[in-house]
Amino acid sequence: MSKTITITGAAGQIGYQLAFRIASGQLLGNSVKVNLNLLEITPALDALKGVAMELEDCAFPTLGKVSATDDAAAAFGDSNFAFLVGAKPRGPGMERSDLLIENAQIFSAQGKAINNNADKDIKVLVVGNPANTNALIASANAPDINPRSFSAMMRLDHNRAIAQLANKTNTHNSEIRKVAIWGNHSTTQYPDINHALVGSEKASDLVDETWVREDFIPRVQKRGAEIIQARGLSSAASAASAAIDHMRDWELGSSENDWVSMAIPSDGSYGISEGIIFSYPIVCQNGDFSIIQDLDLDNFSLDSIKHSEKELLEEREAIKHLL
Ligand code: NAX
Repeated sequence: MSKTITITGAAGQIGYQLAFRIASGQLLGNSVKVNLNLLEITPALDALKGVAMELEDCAFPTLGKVSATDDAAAAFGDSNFAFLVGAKPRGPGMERSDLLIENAQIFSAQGKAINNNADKDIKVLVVGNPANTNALIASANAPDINPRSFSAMMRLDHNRAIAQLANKTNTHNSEIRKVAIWGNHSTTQYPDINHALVGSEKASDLVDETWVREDFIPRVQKRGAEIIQARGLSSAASAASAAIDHMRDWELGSSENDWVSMAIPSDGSYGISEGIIFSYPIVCQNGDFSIIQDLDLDNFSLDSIKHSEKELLEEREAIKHLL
């Protein structure tokens, strides 16, 4: 069996990690051969060719063909999985609204290219920021593809939350279950451990409310900035790892008795406006996902979730001409 996987921005930091991990079988396992279609902007094509040469030099048994291109139609041709990583970074003096609009153009063009060239059952993960609204734009420009095929990455935030809770409770990541991130991949996201378990115990019985509100939540929300401060560069290997976790679980199923966090088109669950790409606690099964329903949310949680929804509605308003 073989599958075609597209990575945009494949010569960038995250792309450079992602391509090798996917090529070595870490996404779909050792029995699936992967063909990699790597997309970049024209000035980065030389660097991209270097990435393709290095992939060849790994002689991975799971790697089929590699194509390096600046042509979106070719890159999305018959694609089964797309990682939309390439995006325009926020430059000096650029407002958030400028960032939204510049990226909106990239993601509307890529949505069209997906619509016209990809496999109709493609799964799309948007990593490039502002990821949730970029996913909305790509989906709106791909009318022949089910909107549920478009998602945005919250899994890095989810994994960060697991790691923080494991550190605090002096346990291992593998003991932590049912953490959730709600909302937008931005500092308005709401990391929620009200339903989380540490082994068989409720997390909320092991940590105090002050730690949750004053340390845990802001730390997860702002972990990206903390990494930049330490490394001088934004998260890359951890982002690529989370992208693989997200797509692998979506395709092959998430762990039993656990949740993942994925930003997917809201169906109105928990009173969130329909259509925006909103992160919920999710389980994946049979190549599909469903939102965990009927969770009790306290007022703090409801207010936090609404705050993030408001930001996503404002983002949608700013780019509505592209929808
Ligand atoms: P880099 O700047 O290292 O790489 C981005 C690459 O995308 C560059 O090589 C650039 O040439 C390419 N590119 C730009 N426009 C393109 C287009 N139209 N088509 C194809 N390629 C294009 O950034 P990197 O550190 O890899 O981050 C990539 C994106 O991920 C950024 O938008 C970043 O903000 C976002 N992130 C999202 C995260 C998430 O959890 N959703 C976490 C990590 C990361 O910050």
